[in-house]
Amino acid sequence: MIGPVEKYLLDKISSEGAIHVTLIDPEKVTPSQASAIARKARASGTSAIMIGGSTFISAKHLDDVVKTVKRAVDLPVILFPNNVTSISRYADAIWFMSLLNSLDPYFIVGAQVLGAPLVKRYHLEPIPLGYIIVGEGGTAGIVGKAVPIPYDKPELAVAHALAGQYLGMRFIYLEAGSGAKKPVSKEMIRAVKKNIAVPLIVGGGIRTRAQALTAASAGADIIVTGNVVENGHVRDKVSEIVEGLRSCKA
Ligand code: 1GP
Repeated sequence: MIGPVEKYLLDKISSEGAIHVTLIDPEKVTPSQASAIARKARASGTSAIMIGGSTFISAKHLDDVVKTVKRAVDLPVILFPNNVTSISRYADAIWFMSLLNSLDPYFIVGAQVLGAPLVKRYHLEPIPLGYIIVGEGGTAGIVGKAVPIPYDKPELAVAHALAGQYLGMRFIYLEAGSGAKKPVSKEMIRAVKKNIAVPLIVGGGIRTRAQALTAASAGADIIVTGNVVENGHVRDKVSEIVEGLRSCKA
């Protein structure tokens, strides 16, 4: 059941401790900008590339971005879909995700039902993921009709994460929303990590080495950053964050 990309992520986490993954929002880049970001992020120690945003992009543009990134780097390319329109046959894997704190069944299971046959047809590796929006929630929270979990309610994040794990999801993602002013709190990360047995992904508003180190020390296994790689400082920023994560293991 566990495919090669999932195995790669698990092996990396077990050998290196917390790892960094670069998120590219296809809405904000041309294919050549996307491949330049991926190349620089790869050279700075990122472990995989996620591709996805919160709103609609054309299928052709998404395909072009995914293809160009695949050609540019030898890293797994994992789709991070917000809807059925975010599926590209050219990726390696897809976070097969359910927005656990959405009020709308479409984002919990509806889009997944529509997308599953395409995932099969395109031979994408589905990696089951419980997605939980916290704090401000950003565009993802609005589009996904989520009731974001307040930063100071870690017990609610734990309950959602456990429900995801018990439903069979093999990763849990705490999302503060892209560009969030405040990343997920260390208290919330610590509480969730203490209670679940699957890897924990944390993203949204992480911009510095110190923030990455805080999240990793609290128990995050994968740190996702998107915004910081979009403004031209890919090498510096990814190196800084990856070094922060490595210092956590040391
Ligand atoms: C958003 O968690 C990711 O889905 C990354 O957030 O863009 O703030 O790094 P940033």
